[in-house]
Order: sequence, then C-alpha cells, then structure tokens
Amino acid sequence: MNKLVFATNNQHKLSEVQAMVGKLFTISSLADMDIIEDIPETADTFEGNASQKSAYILHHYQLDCFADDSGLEVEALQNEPGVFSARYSGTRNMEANIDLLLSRLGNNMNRNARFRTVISLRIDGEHHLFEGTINGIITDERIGIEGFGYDPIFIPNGYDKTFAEMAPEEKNSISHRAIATAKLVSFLKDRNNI
Ligand code: ITT
Repeated sequence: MNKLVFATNNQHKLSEVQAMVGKLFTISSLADMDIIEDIPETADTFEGNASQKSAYILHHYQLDCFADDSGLEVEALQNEPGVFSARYSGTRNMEANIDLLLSRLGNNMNRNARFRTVISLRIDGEHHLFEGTINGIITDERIGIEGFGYDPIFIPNGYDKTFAEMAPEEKNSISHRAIATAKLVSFLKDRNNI
C-alpha cells in the first residue's frame, strides 16, 4: 500500500481526497501524524499557500507530502474571498462567512464564481503543482446540507443543484479538488508504475 501525507487540518478535504484515490493510496492527515500546530498561510495566491504548507511539513518533519490550498472566487467581488475563503468574516465560522458573502453580493445579477484548488506535492526533493477549477453561480440563499464550506451556495455550471445537494460521490466526480487530485494521482501512478 502506498502512503501519502496530506498536510491539512480540514477533515472534509481529507475524506474527499481519500474517497478519490480509493485503495491506491492511504492518506494520513496532520492529526494522524500528531502534528497539531497551525501552519502559516501568508501568501496571496493559492499556489503560494499550498507551496508554503507543503514546504513547512517537509522542512520541519522531513516528510514528503502534499498540501491543497483552495477557495471560492466570486467575479462581482473582484475574486473575493479567494485565499481568504476560510476566514472571510475574520473567523472560521462558515455561517458568518456565507452571510458576509451573500450580503456583499446583494442583488447583483452577476452571480458567476469558481472554486479553485492548487495541490503542491513535495516528493524526493522535487516540487510539483496540480490545479483544478470548476465554474458556477452563487445562489441567493443556502440550499442543501452535504459537503462543507461554501457548498450550500454554489451551483456548478450544467447542474440545477448546489454542491451541498449532491451525494459525496457526485461532488467528488466533478469538483475543483477532484480535477486537481486526478492530476496528482495520474502523476504518482506514472512515477510508481502502477
Ligand atoms: P487546511 O489549510 O488545513 O488544508 P483549510 O480549511 O484552512 O484547511 P484552505 O486554507 O484551503 O483550507 O481554505 C479553503 C476554504 O475554502 C475552506 O475552509 C472552505 O471554506 C472553502 N472551500 C475549499 N474547498 C471547498 C469545497 O470543496 N467546498 C466548499 N468550500 C470549499
């Protein structure tokens, strides 16, 4: 069994990625490795933050690993919340983060948005980046209870339901994280001849 360390404290991300890589790889989170500190995320891009998280774990713990930085970009809000998605309202409270986003967007007719993920992989002294994007629109109110984060207010293009109305398998087959993770897995399979 191939083991990989996913430098995240977000249990939802961990479950999504483990479901996507299935039996090919076993993913360990930071908690599984007894790493409990808050890892700095001070860059102003997803690429920068993902790279910062993976570099931190490599340099402090000498562990090959990957990290994901992700978030929601809303066109009419000049791509906010972006890298501030987890703490848009100044706290990690998702109720407050969604309330703030919906109130800033107000009745704006432009509801275009996209979720983006960048995965940074550190392996054998090399650094590789994998990106995934999904376009959609922001709803007027929350719909659905599945998923996490901004899922209740995001309808991907081509669908008539939010990510939070989808079963995990459905979201995991189309999401930004699914796209980036598929690139990561394909890279690792090629490299390991599996
Ligand atoms: P780690 O840094 O420990 O991985 P985090 O939750 O802080 O966990 P990020 O810094 O990447 O992760 O912030 C991403 C935020 O963007 C996340 O907390 C959600 O609010 C939102 N987000 C990311 N992916 C999402 C998804 O698939 N569905 C809904 N919201 C998502």
